[in-house]
Amino acid sequence: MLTIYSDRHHRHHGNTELIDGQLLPCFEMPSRADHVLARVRHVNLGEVREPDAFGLAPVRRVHSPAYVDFLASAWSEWAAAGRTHDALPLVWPVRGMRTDRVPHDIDGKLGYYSMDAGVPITAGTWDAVQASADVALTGARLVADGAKGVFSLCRPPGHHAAADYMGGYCYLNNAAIAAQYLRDQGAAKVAILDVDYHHGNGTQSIFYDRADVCFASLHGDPMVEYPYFLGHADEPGVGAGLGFNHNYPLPHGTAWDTYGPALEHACARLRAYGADALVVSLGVDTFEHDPISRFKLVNADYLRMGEAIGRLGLRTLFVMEGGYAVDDIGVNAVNVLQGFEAV
Ligand code: SP5
Ligand code: ZN
Repeated sequence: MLTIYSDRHHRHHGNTELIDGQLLPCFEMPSRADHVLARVRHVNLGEVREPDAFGLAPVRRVHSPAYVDFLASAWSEWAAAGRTHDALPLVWPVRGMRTDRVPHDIDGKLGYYSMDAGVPITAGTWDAVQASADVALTGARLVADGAKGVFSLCRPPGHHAAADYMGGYCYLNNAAIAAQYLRDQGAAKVAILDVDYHHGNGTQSIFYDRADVCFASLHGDPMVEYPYFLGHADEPGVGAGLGFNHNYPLPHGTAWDTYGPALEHACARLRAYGADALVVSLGVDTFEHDPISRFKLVNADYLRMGEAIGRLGLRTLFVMEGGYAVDDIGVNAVNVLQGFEAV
């Protein structure tokens, strides 16, 4: 399988995140992608290729122009305000407050265009974020041209980012940009399977009212897990999208005996949908030793996961999302790809 990778992801390296009441080193760190790349090379998965530059037009097919402009200028506005540490939001518009006016001040903009404080912006963040989108788009183009399976080794991840907000380590929604690109290249129906431990709230919201992209997600139950405010089973889609959104919230402690059947159920939904191509939001933070998650999948389960995805028989783009047990992220991610290829 071909892997698309850019070392420009190193330009995004936040210093600290707020977790359990503490400022700790960011769990979403550059070594994550380095470990996955090392494993790709170790098992000789296939050629590793640099992304092509797609520019912002395919990004704007998914994200609002104002949000893209915000991402592009956030660091320089932050620096102009005299700050030298990471930019982070600290106040959000909630129930009853106004969202019809975008503040002029950078602190107001950061809150307006985010869902949480898990999105540090550094001097190199926008460059890394654009490279990550190009990694996804390059993979999508190969799949559109007929490749059976391609791995877009994206970093930073994307599935928490919606049309006009960032969150959960995500800035641009790489999987959604790739899915839209596949549509624009002629795929009539695109399926997205999100196996990251956290609900793909951004991807769901982007396609929630559409029938041409079907979304299925397995994740920690939002009653007890981040992102808390989306991802319940009773979110079926709306309007033309009704019936094309499928959530599988699962309890803390979920192991393969529960996960496997839920995955088969999700795959059956996507099989019935009759997609022309599949995008997999490949997070491996479902691993038993993940430091911020509460599922119990073991290394070998990721082979089974890849086999289940492979049995769908669809042209498939794998887009890297989460996974924070850095020592195992490479084995787990590549196990999915090898399981897929073994079918
Ligand atoms: C792409 C992705 O996986 N983003 C995840 C963002 C999660 N951010 C909030 C994590 C909260 C974890 N709370 C449990 C801490 C255990 N000590
Ligand atoms: Zn995650």
